[in-house]
Amino acid sequence: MSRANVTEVRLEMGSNDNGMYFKPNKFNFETGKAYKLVMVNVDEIKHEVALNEMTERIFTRKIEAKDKDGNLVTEVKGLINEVEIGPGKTVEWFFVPVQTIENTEISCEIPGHREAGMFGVASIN
Ligand SMILES: [Cu+2]
Repeated sequence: MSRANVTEVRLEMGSNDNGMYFKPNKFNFETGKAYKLVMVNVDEIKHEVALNEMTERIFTRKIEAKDKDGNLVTEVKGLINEVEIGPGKTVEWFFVPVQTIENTEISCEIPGHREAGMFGVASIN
């Protein structure tokens, strides 16, 4: 699959005066399309992205992390539900949705974070 066919979606995670957030907090994906979910932690603490019910409705091609020079640090493959992103770091999740689902929740599962607002709603059409 060529790079040109991959749709990039940015998910920023952080804290503000209202608590914690995923930005944006709504995601719409289409089955059969290739996505690169760029998970950017702008915070000073670690966060997570858990796909929960969406996990089994996508095919994860790979997860990639690079160092500050852009060199690959790791590439992970297989069925993955949850990815932790260190403070100030970015991790990329490459996947293809394979099954539809409506308004499912993706969240940070670190204790207290979801309750502080760190979640979003995703649909696959
Ligand atoms: Cu968090």
